[in-house]
Amino acid sequence: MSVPSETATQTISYSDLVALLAQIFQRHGTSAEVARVLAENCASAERDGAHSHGIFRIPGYVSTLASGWVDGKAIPRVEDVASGFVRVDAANGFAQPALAAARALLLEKARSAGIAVLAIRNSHHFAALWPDVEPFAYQGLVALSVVNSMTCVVPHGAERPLFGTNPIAFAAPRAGGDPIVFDLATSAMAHGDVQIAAREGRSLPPGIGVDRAGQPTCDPKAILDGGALLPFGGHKGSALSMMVELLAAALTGGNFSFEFDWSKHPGAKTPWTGQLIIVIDPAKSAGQDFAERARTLVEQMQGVGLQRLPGDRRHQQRAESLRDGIVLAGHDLQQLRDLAAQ
Ligand code: NDP
Ligand code: PYC
Repeated sequence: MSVPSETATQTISYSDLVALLAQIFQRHGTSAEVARVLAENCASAERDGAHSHGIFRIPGYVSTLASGWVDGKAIPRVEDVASGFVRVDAANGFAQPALAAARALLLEKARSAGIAVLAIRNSHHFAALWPDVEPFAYQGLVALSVVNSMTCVVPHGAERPLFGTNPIAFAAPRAGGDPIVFDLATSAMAHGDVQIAAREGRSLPPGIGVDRAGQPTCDPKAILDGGALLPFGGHKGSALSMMVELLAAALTGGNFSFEFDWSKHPGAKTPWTGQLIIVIDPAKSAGQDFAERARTLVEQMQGVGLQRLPGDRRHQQRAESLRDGIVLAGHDLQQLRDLAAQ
């Protein structure tokens, strides 16, 4: 799937896109519940202009389901471990249905203990991470999540790839505005954006990746074809990526990004790893209301000239998409309809 182009575009409403994607998921082997959760996730990324994890991912989901690598009908097993700790075995299914299954218990624990951890293992995450944390902020809670992916990033100072692209997402409530949300890969670029650049024949800026000989390259195809990505910010991004491996895999009981072997499942694209979510109830903290403090911070940032907060672009795109419809390339929409009919 390509990023919507200026030519031959069509619009689709958010609810129609959710319904179309749910049809595709179910047609290609998921349960109705998993289809609903993944369709909402993927359509919301497209709605918000998060193109590397919107409909671009649908062929990858479909080929993965066909390969038998993931169980689209898995029923997550939620374990109530301690006052502030919930575990979920996703049973080789997707991570988002595991979060959905544990959500009520996680919320109850976060509200009563002040903090709660959700450790998901044996799970596949192929999506943007902000949809997993943003809803908590709308409920007045602070949330942090990490997920590891597949080996394609060279640790700073090393010679070969080991880490995944390992994103970190954070969400916090803010008085008088949308929650503060950021979601970033710890690689210099998300793997999905490298694929999109390769597809569109675009060069990358320097510092994103290396070719198969370990030499710096601006050619996205060289990165994808035996090369690798670099962490963002040198040793700093590398340390954060290592932290994500520890929290998302070691702490959950999931695979490190280098631990799974999908070579016997041609077409498999979804990393089989783990995910950690930490939810904090700021009502337990001392001092002024947290959301008011967040407002103060943002106002001060704006006062020193800040024009754009992380999340602003998405929220603007969301408002536009909900008002005017989601713009897709005509051929992409046709491909989705074909997949739904197959
Ligand atoms: P970006 O670099 O595009 O953006 C990272 C964050 O910075 C976003 O919150 C973005 O907000 C914000 N931002 C970007 N530009 C600015 C700016 N000029 N000023 C202020 N804020 C800014 O994201 P990545 O490429 O790192 O990641 C893309 C997606 O890929 C993420 O959703 C991530 O979860 C996903 N991913 C998923 C993986 C998985 O295993 N499931 C692995 C790796 C990545 P805004 O959104 O508003 O632009
Ligand atoms: O874009 O890096 C990425 C990615 C990996 C897994 C899902 N998305």
